[in-house]
Amino acid sequence: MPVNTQRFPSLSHWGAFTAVVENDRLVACEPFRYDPAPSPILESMPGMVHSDLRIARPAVRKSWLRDRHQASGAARGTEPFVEVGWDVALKLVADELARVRAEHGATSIFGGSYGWSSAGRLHHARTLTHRFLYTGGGCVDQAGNYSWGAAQFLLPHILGTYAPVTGRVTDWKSVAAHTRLLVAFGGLPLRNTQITSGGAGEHSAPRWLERARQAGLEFVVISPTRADAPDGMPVRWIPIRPNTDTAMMLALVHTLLVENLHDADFIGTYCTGFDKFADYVLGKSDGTAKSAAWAEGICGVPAADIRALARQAAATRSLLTCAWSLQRAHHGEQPYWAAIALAAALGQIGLPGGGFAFGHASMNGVGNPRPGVAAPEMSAGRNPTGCSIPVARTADMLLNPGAQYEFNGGTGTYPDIKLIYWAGGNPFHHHQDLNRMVRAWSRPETIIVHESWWTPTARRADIVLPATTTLERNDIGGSSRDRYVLAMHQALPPYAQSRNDFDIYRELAALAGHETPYTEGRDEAQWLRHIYGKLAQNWRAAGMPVPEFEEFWRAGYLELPEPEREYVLFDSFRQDPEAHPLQTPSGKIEIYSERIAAFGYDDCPAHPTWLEPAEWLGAKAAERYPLHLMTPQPADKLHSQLDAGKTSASLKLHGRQRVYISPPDAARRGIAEGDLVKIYNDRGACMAAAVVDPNLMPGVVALPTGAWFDADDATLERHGNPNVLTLDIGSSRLTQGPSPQSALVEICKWDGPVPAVHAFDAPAIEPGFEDGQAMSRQAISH
Ligand SMILES: Nc1nc2c(c(=O)[nH]1)N[C@H]1C(S)=C(S)[C@@H](COP(=O)(O)OP(=O)(O)OC[C@H]3O[C@@H](n4cnc5c(=O)[nH]c(N)nc54)[C@H](O)[C@@H]3O)O[C@H]1N2
Ligand SMILES: Nc1nc2c(c(=O)[nH]1)N[C@H]1C(S)=C(S)[C@@H](COP(=O)(O)OP(=O)(O)OC[C@H]3O[C@@H](n4cnc5c(=O)[nH]c(N)nc54)[C@H](O)[C@@H]3O)O[C@H]1N2
Ligand SMILES: [Mo]
Repeated sequence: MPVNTQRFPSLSHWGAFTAVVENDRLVACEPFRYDPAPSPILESMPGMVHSDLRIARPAVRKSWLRDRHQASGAARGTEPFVEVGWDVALKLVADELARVRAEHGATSIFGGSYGWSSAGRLHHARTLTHRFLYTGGGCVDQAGNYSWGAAQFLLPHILGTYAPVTGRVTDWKSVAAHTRLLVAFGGLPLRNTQITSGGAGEHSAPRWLERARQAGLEFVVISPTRADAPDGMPVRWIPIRPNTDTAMMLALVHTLLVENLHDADFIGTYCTGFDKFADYVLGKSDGTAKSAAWAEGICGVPAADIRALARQAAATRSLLTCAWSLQRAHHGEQPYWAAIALAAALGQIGLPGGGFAFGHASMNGVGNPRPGVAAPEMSAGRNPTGCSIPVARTADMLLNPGAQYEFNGGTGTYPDIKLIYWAGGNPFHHHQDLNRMVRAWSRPETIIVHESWWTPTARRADIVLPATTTLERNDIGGSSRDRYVLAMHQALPPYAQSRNDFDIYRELAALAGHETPYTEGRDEAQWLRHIYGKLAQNWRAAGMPVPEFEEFWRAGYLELPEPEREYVLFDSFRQDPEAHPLQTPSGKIEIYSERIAAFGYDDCPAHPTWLEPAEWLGAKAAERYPLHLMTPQPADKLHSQLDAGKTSASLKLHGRQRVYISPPDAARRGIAEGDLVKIYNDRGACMAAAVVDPNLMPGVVALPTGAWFDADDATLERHGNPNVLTLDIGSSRLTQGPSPQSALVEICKWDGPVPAVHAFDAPAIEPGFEDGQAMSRQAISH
């Protein structure tokens, strides 16, 4: 057969690329020509797009198909699936949704569907799930996200906005030009800058870090691992016990206060309540001075180093940046609030290259200089129920219908969920305490999932509908943190019988009589023009020239110029606090919050406070489980996406996730490089392959996320998924953010027979039937 090579522009969260297709097979993903630092994650795509793990046809869990009223939810994930034709599958879903709506109401349907889905904005599965369920009468949704859930609900009280944690921080241009000392709590791991939500046209972070280095800026990395220093950069590493940054920050403030290095003018003009906080720091309110010596006992950083850092930061233009991981922990509000208070004491907020920031290397594009114009957007519409739960309280909700919970000053009641609809997320990746999640997941009557691959979540559904991947449809992608918008051309025919999420929902909406509200009368081509039209309108209003859609589509991309002006967080507030007050009750930075005080939460008091996390190295539980488990983002993939791919496989050992352990901790347990180990605590156990890592401080282990959950029961996960070990509690009653970074574990060498990994085995699928056959009528007639 003659080879017919075609090339198509496309985009993923891990980068823009050209899809090279030969005879309907993706053979390569060539990085976008303007990307200076493409990600090797791209190399996983050809294998994954054509993998045997793709879901070929609609499939229904066997006992659910036979009699859904008798089917045990606990058997999810253990039974074979039966393939059915699309007409049967769509009718099953439409009828079941209609039944549950009629019998139990819209608030019995859980459609939060948290997850990253695609970079393409039109076919973004989560957005489409919302559109479909909202236009059909509504559902229970999820508020906030796993990435920065604690910050999202804390920062509005303190700063009047949570924009700084979304990436709107003092930009790299300002940092390179003005910052002299960059103190990075949680470090600046370039690993995480492979990713931009909505797609990276340009991986800009490495270039900006290099610019900053050339400018002579000094980097201080405060982290439990030296590996959080950017590769090849000269940095000063200060090891710190996990979850204790707040204590160190309080001690930095203490040093500034007692040595009279704080900026009293800044505090007086721009802050409220600093005096009450200072009373706490100096020990006037509780009898304990938060001195450097006090902090050393908690965070392990020598007192002299804390004092020296405080003096150095006060003497020069300094920027404090905190990785998002710091707030993904029990009491994760505190390090963020304390960082703001510390920056206030230093008095450089609103000055070029000074103050505080978040996430400078948590994701590519944070601090990337870019004009403040819109990115392509698809609207989800409005949920008519108005009902949502804090994003990470999913298992709590499923296990405790009718129970009350506190959140951001209010009290909510968990709804009684009968049906879960999920598309574009992997809760058996993202949720904590997965053995608890398994129990929670057994409760609803029906679970419907759209997926492209047989992920752990797809395998635990009752009805699975096969979704196309981005390469099998036309789309438009881009991020508000990136200077490029990409045309995403359909490069491949849909795999087997897979369909676009958009079309699946359109057909379901037609069956239920809300097709027009769902589609607004537009098909794929019309939606792309519509999304582009709104973008063009926004850019033109800001004075940017924008070509017509056809020209954009032919060229494959749009580029925004790099702005001349530096972006400095809160510069106008600094210049004129009367004219540009913050949107807080006082109009100022709230170091003490009357509003939070009024909520009366002991787990989030009215000013930054050192609160012991439920699990940390200073906890009683550390006697039994003496290692703090960190679960960083994986270098070789995005979350669980492409875990079965080439790049991810190259970082596995014995087919399992690697766990990093310090040399003394390994030696004490007789663990050698490459050994299989068991990591365990009271919540569960998983296997992993040990890497003895001199970068890690003793007492800390790191197991990156992303290994597909592989367990038959709660006793052992075989593949290295850390979420069987993590803690499923809210960070506090204020924000209810997730707390995956607060977990203690023990490790031992694996001895005994080695179980095989089954994560990448597709489930058993029984011969199905096509539309119109006897069994299908029987199935539908229930
Ligand atoms: N222990 C621990 N756990 C964590 C974290 C941590 O730090 N530690 N981090 C948390 C964070 S920050 C996040 S953001 C979450 C991420 O959690 P998720 O976003 O749930 O993780 P992904 O693996 O990206 O899941 C996306 C799923 O969507 C599917 N998908 C992709 N495109 C499409 C499509 O077009 N249609 C359909 N139907 N499906 C599609 C993919 O195959 C994949 O299964 O994890 C959280 N979990
Ligand atoms: N390659 C890749 N990149 C990604 C992702 C991915 O899946 N893969 N996911 C993306 C997503 S959705 C998000 S939200 C971001 C998350 O971005 P982050 O939250 O910044 O990422 P993490 O890797 O969880 O944490 C960064 C570092 O914080 C350190 N750390 C952990 N706990 C503590 C602590 O208590 N104190 C201090 N000082 N340091 C600590 C760890 O050593 C870790 O390497 O990453 C994004 N980037
Ligand atoms: Mo995230």
